[in-house]
Amino acid sequence: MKRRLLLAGLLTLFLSAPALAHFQMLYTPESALNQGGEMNLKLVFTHPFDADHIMDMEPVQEFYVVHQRGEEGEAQTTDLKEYLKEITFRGLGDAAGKAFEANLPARVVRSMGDYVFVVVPAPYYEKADEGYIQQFTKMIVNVGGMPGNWHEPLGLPAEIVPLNKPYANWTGGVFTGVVMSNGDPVPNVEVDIEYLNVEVDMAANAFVGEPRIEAPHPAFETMTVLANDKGEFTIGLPKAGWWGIAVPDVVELDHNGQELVQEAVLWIQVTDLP
Ligand SMILES: [Cu+2]
Repeated sequence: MKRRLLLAGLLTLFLSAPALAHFQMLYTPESALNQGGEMNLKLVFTHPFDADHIMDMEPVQEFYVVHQRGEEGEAQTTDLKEYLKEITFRGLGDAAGKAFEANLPARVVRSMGDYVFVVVPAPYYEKADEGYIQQFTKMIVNVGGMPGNWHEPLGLPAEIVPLNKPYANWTGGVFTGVVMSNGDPVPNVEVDIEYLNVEVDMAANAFVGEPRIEAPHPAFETMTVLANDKGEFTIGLPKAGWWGIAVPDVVELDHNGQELVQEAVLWIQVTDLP
């Protein structure tokens, strides 16, 4: 792993480009909904701060939602793979890549409570790392304000479990999460954070507009904190919009004779005070 990082670091120096992290996106414009209904989701593999790279997604291995109405409710899992459609998603500049969208009928997100969406693409081969990465990505939607399973671990190999409601965060607040693997905390790991720095045009399948923030230094593009010895981390939320949190090294496996790193991603939405 150290060698992988060192190699990536050398390549970065050599190309004199900032080291941006990969983030699997599971995007919808609004995560705190007043009522259920049809939903359109975009599944895009990108660098959300720069938004000028769209990696070709591998086929989706798993895509489902776990819904729970009320703290004591029963969790219901609904497979969503049947709604996936391959699209080309365009980034800034001339970036474009293979992505997916899902048009969910109104019966999927219908009643009140939490909806924990999960996508797991097949392992992606990253030449710069000479290995595969696979991101277990969560995005959580609430309907009607009734809480549910937003804080329940799903037992994924790589998972970020929120300790704040991911869909109810004010600008200027903080967000705390726990890095887990199969339901157990993962201590002292690196946690990367990127702001989704552009608008998403849902109809055009594209990032549009000018970047909202100009980073004063490459270290501000992908920010990093370290989880503590209980796997917990806290980040500030200085701007409204979507923030991606990625843990780039939760599980290391062998895949086709090469390294496969399983990573955890969580998306949270931040809202300005009225
Ligand atoms: Cu990339």
